[in-house]
Amino acid sequence: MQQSDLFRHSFSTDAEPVTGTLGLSDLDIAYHADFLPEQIASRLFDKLQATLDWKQESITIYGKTHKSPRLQAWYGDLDASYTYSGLEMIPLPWTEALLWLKTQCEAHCNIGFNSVLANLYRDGQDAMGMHSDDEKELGEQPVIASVSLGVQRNFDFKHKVTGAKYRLPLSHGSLLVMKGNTQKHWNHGIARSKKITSPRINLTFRQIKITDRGL
Ligand SMILES: O=C(O)CCC(=O)C(=O)O
Ligand SMILES: [Mn+2]
Repeated sequence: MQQSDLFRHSFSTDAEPVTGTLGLSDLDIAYHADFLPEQIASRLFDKLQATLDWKQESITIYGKTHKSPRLQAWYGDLDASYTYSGLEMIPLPWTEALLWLKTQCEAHCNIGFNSVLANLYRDGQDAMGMHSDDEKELGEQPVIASVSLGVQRNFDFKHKVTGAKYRLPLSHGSLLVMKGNTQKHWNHGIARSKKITSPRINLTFRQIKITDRGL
């Protein structure tokens, strides 16, 4: 397949999703291991790794500034700015590859997204601490479509009150949709792993509510 064909290709997946609350209260997720065909997922990985404007941000936690343990890039509609871990993120304009993937996620989830946070974990030393995507700009019950490319990493959920845990390995080309009260009641993160030596890209498509900032 030519690179340009990648973005003309459209498909649906027949694979049965893992869905619902999985017996864990308020964990409202759907997991589709085969969301992207293998070949397309690999082409996308190469394209995004080579072309996105990856930056290692600094984050401030309890007054101390650290280098973030991964690379990040933020793309979206011009007005979809967002505060993430205390950082005001101004989106870069959509690339062709990201727009194509956004369209696939929108068709699947039946809602619109206006931004995406891309994370590049260079190896198992890169990680993301436990957190929830509960910023006010995302609204009360955000729908977040999370596409994973590259090496499989474990995605950990931990209930904010009970401490219940649920671990979901996210495979190459998979889609995890988080919705309902998931962000309200659960934290999630990607733990370090000494065994992992190759990279992973994750893309979380989000709908930022645009507020009138009096401008
Ligand atoms: O890499 C992942 O799967 C998680 C990304 C994430 O939680 C986020 O970007 O907020
Ligand atoms: Mn998150």
